[in-house]
Amino acid sequence: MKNTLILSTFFALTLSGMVFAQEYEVGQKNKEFTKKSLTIKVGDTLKFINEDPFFHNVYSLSDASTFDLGSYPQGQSKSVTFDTAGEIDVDCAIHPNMHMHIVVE
Ligand SMILES: [Cu+2]
Repeated sequence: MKNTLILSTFFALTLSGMVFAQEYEVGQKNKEFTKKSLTIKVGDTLKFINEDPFFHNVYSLSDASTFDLGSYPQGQSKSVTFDTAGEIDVDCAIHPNMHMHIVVE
């Protein structure tokens, strides 16, 4: 009986942790990110979707999250999960005017 209680508590905690991790979608359209800024939580994922008829790239040199998702054509997407709190500037290596700011809480 006691074991059952411990087990169900464990599953409840596991489930509540899963509910809070979210995935957000950000488009790349007309040489701009469709969201200029976004506040998310640690563990959340951002999915970048190329909606332009040419290649886009996504990268960050910020301390809180350094990544380069490479270049990819229209209709494709790349995802990145943020595991550290902080502020992140996201850019496109192909279009220097493309910027996005992410706050991870
Ligand atoms: Cu671009």
